Amino acid sequence: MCQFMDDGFLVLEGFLDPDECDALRERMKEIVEKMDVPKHCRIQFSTDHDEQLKTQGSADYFITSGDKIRFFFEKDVFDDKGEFIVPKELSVNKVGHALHAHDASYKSVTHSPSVQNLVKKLGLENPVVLQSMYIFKVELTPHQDATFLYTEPLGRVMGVWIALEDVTQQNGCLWFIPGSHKNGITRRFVRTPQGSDSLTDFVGQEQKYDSELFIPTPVRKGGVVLIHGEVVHQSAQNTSNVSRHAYAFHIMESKNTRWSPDNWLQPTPEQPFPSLYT
Ligand code: AKG
Repeated sequence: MCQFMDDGFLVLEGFLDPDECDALRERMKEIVEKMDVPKHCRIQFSTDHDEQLKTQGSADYFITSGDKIRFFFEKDVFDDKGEFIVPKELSVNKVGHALHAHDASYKSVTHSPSVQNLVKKLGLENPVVLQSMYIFKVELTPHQDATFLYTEPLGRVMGVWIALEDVTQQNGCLWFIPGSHKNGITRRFVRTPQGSDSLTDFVGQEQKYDSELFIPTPVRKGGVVLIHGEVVHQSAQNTSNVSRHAYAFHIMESKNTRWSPDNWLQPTPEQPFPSLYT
């Protein structure tokens, strides 16, 4: 665990059994099979006004996804009538952000005794679950999770990223800059004041990072990667023909922590952030 504090990330192999990973993948297949395609994907796009509606619809769909199970798509997977032009199961790049709240299988793995014991070992007293997502594969430029999930003080957020398949450099493993969680953050993703053109915006700039500093973290199916909220990480495109599915959720030590009201993700009276410990 000391290594987690030094490096800002930690790989623990064999966290889930392979059959538990398969069950989570099967469950996701069913969820995707039954999904409602969001309205903004169905808008026919022929005028500037349509384009605006589509952009607004997609921003709204995102910002209200914190307490729901919603679907985020790859580019160019719908025709102009909103019909799939690729198989449904290949159209989605991410499902989020409250699988842990609405789906029994994902709830159960999020609150499993092994997760709870691990988090207890790290010394968290009142951890709560902020968000969860099933990641089919997204290419992510260098970032720190605290940019999106900001707290005062910093250092209270951790990602738990579970490989549901073998993850290699070829199919897009995570890359980290060891020790980069010690210098704060320089960019925030915030809700904008009412009446603004967009619902969210970035404030500040991501720093430029020397690509040589990143190290890859391949992990076998069932392994977990713990991600400190401020560690700089990225993932490259999956250039192989082997899929790379992962289930990830973020937790926060809620004791003596202020969750920023500017964060895009906000708890609601109906759905406050649930305690990780059950
Ligand atoms: C994150 O959850 O912060 C990630 O960077 C995940 C990226 C990935 O799964 O490729």
